[in-house]
Amino acid sequence: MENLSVVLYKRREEKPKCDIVLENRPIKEPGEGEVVIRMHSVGICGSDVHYWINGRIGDFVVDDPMVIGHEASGTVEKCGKNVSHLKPGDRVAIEPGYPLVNDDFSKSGRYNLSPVYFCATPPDHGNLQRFYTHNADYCFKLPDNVTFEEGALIEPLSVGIHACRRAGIDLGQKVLICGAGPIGLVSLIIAKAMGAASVVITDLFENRLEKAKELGADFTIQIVRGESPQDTAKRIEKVLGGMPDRTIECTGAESAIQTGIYATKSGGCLLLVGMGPEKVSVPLVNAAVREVDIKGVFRYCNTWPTAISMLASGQINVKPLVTHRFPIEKSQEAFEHTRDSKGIKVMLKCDPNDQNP
Ligand code: NAD
Ligand code: 572
Ligand code: ZN
Repeated sequence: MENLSVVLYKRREEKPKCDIVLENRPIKEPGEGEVVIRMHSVGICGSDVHYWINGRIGDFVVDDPMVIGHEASGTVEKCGKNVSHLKPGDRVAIEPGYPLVNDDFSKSGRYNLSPVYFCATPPDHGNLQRFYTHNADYCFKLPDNVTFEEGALIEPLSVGIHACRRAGIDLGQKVLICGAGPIGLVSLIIAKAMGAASVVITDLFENRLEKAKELGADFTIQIVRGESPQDTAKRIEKVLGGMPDRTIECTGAESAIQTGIYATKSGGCLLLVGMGPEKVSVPLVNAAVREVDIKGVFRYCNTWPTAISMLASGQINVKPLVTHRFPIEKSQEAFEHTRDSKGIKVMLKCDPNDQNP
């Protein structure tokens, strides 16, 4: 059976450091506890584009050809031995990371902190292909009223759920979100669903802030390059009518992290979701003397069942996040769209017989 796959190949010249190659690859037979999935929808993430353009993220280098893609959903085609909760024909959302060892993190439920297999993080292959074989325990059955694209969006949504859980978002809170890219926007959706009373979101670009308003942001602030973080923090306090109890930083930009510290209310909490340079200069003493807790976020754990319930019940609407769709054959064009920040989420359609949402 044909298995068209989108593969990054390292090249010698400067940028981009990888070529996007469409090729036919063998379908991996399902081992014990695995399922083969007929892929339907795969979203493009900023990290996929980063691997294409730079050939690496930090220490994770695309040395060998790597299938790209990790925001995915599809239909079970075949089950390996000892798979009891899924059967061929089931529609599933794929959690791309699963622990490889049963260590203390894994046993206590924080399996994101264990050594993991993670789709499209070298050396692990992703799932932007017609057929992909995955650990069945990390494939979650989708109810009939949840679309494949919503299923694929559970992956970025999970980052927002995990960040808001770690932030302790609660009823009536004021919340600041820095950055209105896909991750800032899913954090906005979840913060509102968890009871935040007023959310302000920042970005450099007006079109991103427009999307944030469409998704329920109470206030938006356009960041002016060169403005001091203290002055930005004052603008944030003014629109919210007080300092934010919680801040979720989704840019990785040094100036936004600085703003996050100055803006957050004493006794509050700042979540670092954005990943920028390894070392940043921040007003740490300002945070310390005001007991502003600073917490990290590494992907997510235990979020797919929550996301599926929220989507199936209509508690949240993520559909407006999808702004572009391309058939898998046009992956190069789709990646160029994400690279050029055209729209928000670009979806690739892997099934030639079903290109629906
Ligand atoms: P993105 O680049 O699409 O969005 C970032 C947004 O921030 C952009 O709209 C940009 O205009 C805006 N921005 C840049 N500088 C700003 C500033 N100084 N103030 C306000 N806004 C500013 O990226 P994304 O897909 O939304 O991801 C956001 C970040 O989250 C990335 O750094 C990504 O690597 C990171 N991420 C982390 C995890 C994790 O596990 N911690 C998981 C997923 C993504
Ligand atoms: O959807 C998962 C995801 N994680 C991202 C970025 C985009 N999408 N992270 C930022 C980069 N890190 S990492 O630790 N790494 C490349 C493994 O620097 C992971 C989380
Ligand atoms: Zn991602």
